Amino acid sequence: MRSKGIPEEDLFSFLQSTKLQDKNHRFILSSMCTIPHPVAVRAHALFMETNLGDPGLFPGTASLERTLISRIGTLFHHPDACGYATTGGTESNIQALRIARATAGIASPNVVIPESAHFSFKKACDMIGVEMRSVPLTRDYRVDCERYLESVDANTCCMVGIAGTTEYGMVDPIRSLAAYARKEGIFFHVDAAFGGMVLPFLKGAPEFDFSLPGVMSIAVDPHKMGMSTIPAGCLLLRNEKDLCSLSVDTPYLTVKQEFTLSGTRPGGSVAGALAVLEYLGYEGMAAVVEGCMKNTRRLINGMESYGIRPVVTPDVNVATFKAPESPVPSPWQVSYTRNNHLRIVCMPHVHAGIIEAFLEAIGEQYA
Ligand code: 0PR
Repeated sequence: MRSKGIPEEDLFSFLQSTKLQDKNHRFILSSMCTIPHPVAVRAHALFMETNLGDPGLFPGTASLERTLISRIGTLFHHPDACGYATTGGTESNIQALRIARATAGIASPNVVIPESAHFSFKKACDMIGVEMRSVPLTRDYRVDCERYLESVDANTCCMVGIAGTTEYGMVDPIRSLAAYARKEGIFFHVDAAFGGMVLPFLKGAPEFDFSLPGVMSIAVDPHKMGMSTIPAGCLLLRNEKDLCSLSVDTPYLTVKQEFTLSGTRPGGSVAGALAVLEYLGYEGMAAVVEGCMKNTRRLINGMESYGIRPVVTPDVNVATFKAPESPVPSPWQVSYTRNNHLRIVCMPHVHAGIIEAFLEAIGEQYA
């Protein structure tokens, strides 16, 4: 490093000019994250130095984490759900699989996941040394229930369903999978990292949460549709004893045991996540989600008018299209699925005006 520091103004002009290399959110249509809500930013700043890894030092911040879990538990039809704030979907999924393995006590366990599962499950299975069985999807991009159940056997420690798939925005047949898992006594985890902050606010949305008795844990990310600052994920458990199966002793801390994966944990983004839910309330969140769904439908209709066909009708605000031959004009940032379908996530920052500007650019390119 430098032997002598540089003046603060020089430092910040360097940081600001470097930030200009980042893509402008106006053109980012590929991300499941968004510009954080102003109240999240304000709350995060207020709790910048707090560390939930030693909650006895920050009992106020720790109480915000409990409130966050309780608010989301209630939203997911289980006010007594327990859980904690993770760094995001990856950590939540890793922890859910660790719990499933620990509580099943199977010598060579396997985990059954849909082919559409996020790559964090591959990381999780690799880390904890369990076999990963991946089940193909039906033509509507939901997991094939029949083939799923064929993959489950006496060594299955965990079944996984996705509520809002990363690539196509679909919800798996969670009710059927949960019922089977319950009957067989298998731990069932729902990855609602994206859909968990969308589906509860939509009328007639498919069921995915603790209202289904087989669902044992749910991953949901406030740093996606919850508009909080990064990193903010949550892992919720139906039963506290399952979470406690991960407890390790932490003799010199203010609490004597912890079940989290990270040690030092940010309080700032937890305050940010709760701030958004408190500030907007159910109605405010529903308005944001409805707006995103409306924009998704408008995008699909607009693209169709140029002959660009959607792949599926998504359950959440992720739109996919049979990709045109030539690339989407710059500076628009879109993504492509593993099947080379054009994918656009209609996050809150992708407002109606942006959709229209994008459609105009697409019209000039392809019409
Ligand atoms: N589960 C699902 C269903 C997800 O979609 C994601 C991430 C995860 C788990 C993992 O969450 P974390 O990344 O928080 O650990 N989905 C996005 C993706 O991989 C994340 C993302 C966000 C990627 C913004 C790019 C980006 O610009 O596509």
